Amino acid sequence: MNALFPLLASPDDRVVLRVGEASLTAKELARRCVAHARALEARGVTQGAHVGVWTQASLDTCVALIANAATGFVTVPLDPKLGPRELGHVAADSRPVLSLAADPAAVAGRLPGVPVAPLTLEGADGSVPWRTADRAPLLILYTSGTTGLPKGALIAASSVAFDLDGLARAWRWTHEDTVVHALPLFHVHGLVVGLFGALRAGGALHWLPRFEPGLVAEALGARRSMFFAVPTMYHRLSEAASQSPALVAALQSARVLVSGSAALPQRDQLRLEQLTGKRVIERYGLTETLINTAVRVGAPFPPGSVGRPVDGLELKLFDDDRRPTLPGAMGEIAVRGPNVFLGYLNRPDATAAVLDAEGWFFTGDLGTVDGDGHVRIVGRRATDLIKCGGYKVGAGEVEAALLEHPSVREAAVVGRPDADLGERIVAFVVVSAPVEPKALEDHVAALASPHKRPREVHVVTELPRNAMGKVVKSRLP
Ligand code: MLC
Ligand code: AMP
Repeated sequence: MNALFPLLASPDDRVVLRVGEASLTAKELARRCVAHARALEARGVTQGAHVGVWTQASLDTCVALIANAATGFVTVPLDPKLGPRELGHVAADSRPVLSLAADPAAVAGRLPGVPVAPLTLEGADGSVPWRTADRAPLLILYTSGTTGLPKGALIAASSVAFDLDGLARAWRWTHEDTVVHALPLFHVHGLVVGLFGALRAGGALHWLPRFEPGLVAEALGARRSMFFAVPTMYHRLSEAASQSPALVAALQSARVLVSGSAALPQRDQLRLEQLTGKRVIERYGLTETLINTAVRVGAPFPPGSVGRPVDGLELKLFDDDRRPTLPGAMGEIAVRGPNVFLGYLNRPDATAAVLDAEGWFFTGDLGTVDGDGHVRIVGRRATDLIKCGGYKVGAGEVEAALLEHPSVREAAVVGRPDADLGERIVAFVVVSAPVEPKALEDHVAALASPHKRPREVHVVTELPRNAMGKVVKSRLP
């Protein structure tokens, strides 16, 4: 019996994974998991070892992620677009014994000191040491803070099982559902909720490695489908749908449309509702806690609500001194329950800052809770965290990357409201030699990651500073 993916215990001939023209039945998936575990063991990889998986656009990548999770290896998902600065940090911090890739040649030599191996593409009969849903780590997911390099959040198998079961109840998610999403597989949204969620429910996943409204329309089709996306995708879908009756029909055919990872603007929600007659439902989560709240399918919810806490999880609001707020008042959202992570890898200091002795995890998000338990997100404590297209980016990491450019002497980075991306990354730099803004955008994209690149770079003669010499970002033009 597999505690995470019960469908692997008695697999049938239903298609459970589809990527492009490639698809796989549950039986084939179970056989691939057996072969995967044997191949890793033959290479001397032991249960609990850290194994990198490059999230290349391939059905085989989905298989490797499921197989690692099902058979007891700890996955470090690796974005193939990460630059050398971040990859070097991930390798040094998580120390994977090897990395797996659908196309090893494309990533050869990119992870310093870590051998890259091809995925096992054939299946095998037999039994494997299936994982139990315990508090042992299942995933190491890298997430940005305001400063410094991303931290590796250790996510337990039991947290994933608990959270996905809560979401299944909230969304009436069953083996009859096919999840469609075009999200990256190296974050909670695409990997845990999208891929693991679809298979834990015993249903199917149709993954689109690239977001394009036309591809979404084709994939939604007539099946009982659930569509998961970030607000930027809903914004682009609402624009495309106004020109495309086929897209409107596809969105109408979906059983549920779910948004998360950033706030869904009311403007886009209303536009989609006018076009399709359907309301997108929101859920709210973090890398460290998985999904905390969700709007329930079939139940009324007020505009702007991210839903009520997932069953079995406690949610409370706290003031600046971490005392519970009075009913109705705004406060920092904290959550407690089996969903909360094990801590940051190698960072007890950072873990202690967010997780208290009583098990409360402080999210840094500011919210309110109404009399029916509906949560609204109203802001964030740290202004130096930017949510761009649903990706969390620390202003400090972009500033650090900019300062590594030979022409940049000083840098200050902020998030500015953006109708498409939610927030766009805007950089102000003082330079020591002339440089094109585009060259600086490309420099950050190449060194850190393309989604961390500034969308605007302004060259200024000086940065506004206070008497202590500290940059005052609120005084930037
Ligand atoms: C552009 N590109 C560059 C570049 N400029 N590459 C290198 N150098 C440059 N200077 C490339 C990009 O890599 C990308 O390639 C393409 O050009 C488009 O750029 P982009 O900015 O990445 O794409 P964009 O269209 O802006 O993407 C929008 C988006 C994306 C919505 C598709 O932001 C996205 O996928 N967001 C999902 C984020 C997510 O999953 N977050 C979940 C976090 S978990 P290519 O090949 O990719 O097209 C979490 C918890 C929770 O928050 O609650 O869920
Ligand atoms: P990450 O660290 O990338 O997992 O991002 C987590 C952050 O995304 C949370 O702390 C929130 O700020 C934000 N977030 C996730 N879902 C929502 C939502 N539905 N509405 C508003 N913000 C969200």
